[in-house]
Amino acid sequence: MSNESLANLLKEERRFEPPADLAAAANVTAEAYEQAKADRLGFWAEQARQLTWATEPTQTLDWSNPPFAKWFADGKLNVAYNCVDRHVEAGNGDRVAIHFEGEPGDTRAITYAELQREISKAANALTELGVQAGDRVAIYLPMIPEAVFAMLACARIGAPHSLVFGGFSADALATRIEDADARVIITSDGGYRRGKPSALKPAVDEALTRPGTENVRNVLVVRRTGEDTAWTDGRDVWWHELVDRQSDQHTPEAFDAEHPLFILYTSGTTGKPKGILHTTGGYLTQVAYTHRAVFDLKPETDVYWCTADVGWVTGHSYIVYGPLANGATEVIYEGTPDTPHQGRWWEIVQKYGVTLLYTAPTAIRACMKWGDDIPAKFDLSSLRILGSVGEPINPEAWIWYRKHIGGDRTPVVDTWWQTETGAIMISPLPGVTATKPGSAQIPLPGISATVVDDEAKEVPNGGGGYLVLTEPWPSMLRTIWGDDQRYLDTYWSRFENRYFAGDGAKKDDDGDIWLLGRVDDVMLVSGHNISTTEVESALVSHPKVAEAAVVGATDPQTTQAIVAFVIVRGNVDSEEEGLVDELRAHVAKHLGPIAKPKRILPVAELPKTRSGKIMRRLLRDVAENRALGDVTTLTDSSVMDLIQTRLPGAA
Ligand code: 6R9
Repeated sequence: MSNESLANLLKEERRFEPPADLAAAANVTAEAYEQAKADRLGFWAEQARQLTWATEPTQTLDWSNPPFAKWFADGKLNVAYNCVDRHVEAGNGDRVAIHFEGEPGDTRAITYAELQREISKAANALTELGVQAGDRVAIYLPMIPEAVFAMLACARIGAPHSLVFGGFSADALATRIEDADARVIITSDGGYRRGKPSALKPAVDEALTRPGTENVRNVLVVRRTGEDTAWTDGRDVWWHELVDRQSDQHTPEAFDAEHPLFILYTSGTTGKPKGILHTTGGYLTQVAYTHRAVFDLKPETDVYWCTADVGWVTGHSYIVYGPLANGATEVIYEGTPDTPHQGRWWEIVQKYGVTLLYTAPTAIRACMKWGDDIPAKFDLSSLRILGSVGEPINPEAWIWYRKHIGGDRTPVVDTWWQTETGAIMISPLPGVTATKPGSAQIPLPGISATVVDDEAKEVPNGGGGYLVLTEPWPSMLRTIWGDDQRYLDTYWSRFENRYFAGDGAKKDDDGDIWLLGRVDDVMLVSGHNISTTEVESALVSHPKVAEAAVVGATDPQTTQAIVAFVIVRGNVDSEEEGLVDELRAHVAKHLGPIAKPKRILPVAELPKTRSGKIMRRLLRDVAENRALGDVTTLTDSSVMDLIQTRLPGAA
């Protein structure tokens, strides 16, 4: 990737200053950058002291065996105690921790005192099943409160959990059970999605017939839908039978700061999924700090809602560990945003008075497609900060989010991070940063990131290349479960002493960072590197387009040719005469003729993972008329059939 190639194709001049009242009362001010710069480790040691330790750490970072980090290694603490008990002890037991909203409309408000009882019972139940500190527990649940209880119960007894998305197949589940050598699985009969019960337990039953899963002793099953469920006596146990009869008292044990907290699998583009390992003290320090800083959380008055699934890292760090460590009141919603109507999310914001909202660009673009009139029907005036995560957010989607959801008042914080980083790394601070639509901007206080070229040289402002992290951070992954070599090869071999994130990025003239998508997705067109993100953003900036996915397809003349799949806005006819030419001309005008897509195909849906990321790999298969690769992590595999029928020459 040459410097010039990724240099500012898109010019973005719009700026939004933080609201004065927010800036005046912000949890974190500009001083934090200075403080962290003067003494980075001292800064993190101070953040660690915000937690309650059974044994206070005297060490901060041990980097004597890089890149295997130890943070706060001589400290001891219990994560569940920090997320729950200490708030009850501080007199906040009556504060609601979780407002649960089921898809069918059932609700449950769970206070911190109740949460303490629920996780104590669940911890006692796991102990009765023979789970000991260090044993792995797989969790395969829908978005119901028991998912949070299960995670915190595991943390409480020191049993690392491994969550698997409810949407993943039996095969994907079996691979993950085997790799982590899980002993117990926590699941449910099912959950509600798109207005009907959707079964989960059959996938567990099937996974447990696969070789490599023999060490699973028990399956603990939450009853959610009440549908008939096959049962294996002696192995399967109902949650309501085992957990409900336990004592609601449980004394948490303190674990070493480097005790494993969880494994979470990310599917690489090739090979078997990587089990990303996170540990205890550093992880909790950084998720709590970043949640307080980036969302400016005021636990007494804010109502926070992260729409992610708990099976994604965003759910781990910003539904469970960060917000609860900070004593937040939060919303958890079980279902899809358009059930029973396309205003469901905005109805929830209005109902609970949500003040802080954290969601993904894919959801924002879906709402753009459905139309501005839908959020306009609800009172969204409680909102004060909006967050985005998961993909680069196109400037037009950013502007739409701020305007139609945030009433043109609220800061939008675009937060860059990964499963591997554990917590937010690059993001504006809502009370400090003048925001720029489409840019994650600057590393948070205590974080060191930059953009380098092929030779590992830092690029000047205006240049582009690869995003790297240049100093260890508290919530960094410790390794890939069972495979230290793969950890070294994947993240630490591309550049010496720098963590390679795998994302393309550029620095603008102010030195702010713009993320350009995965390096694997960059296209090579007639000798120029062009980022899929920038072409997609140019398409989304056209008023008729809600969403776009761009891939490079092998081309005899130009090495790769740009092929774009677009979803038009709700009020536009995708068959409209001249639409494709209009869009091609629009891209050429914004980015230059070199970036003009060779083909543009209007489609109804795009293939996405459950966390909302577009699977460009599959679109590349389509564009190159190849058989489709692995589709097991797709939300809905029928999408690919729909897309293939749109192609000229397709059957
Ligand atoms: C948290 C999460 C990580 C990859 C990451 C990057 C993309 C996430 C982003 C973003 C641009 C942002 N990504 N946030 N790209 N701007 N604000 O998504 O973790 O599922 O592991 O994905 O997601 O490509 O490398 P994970």
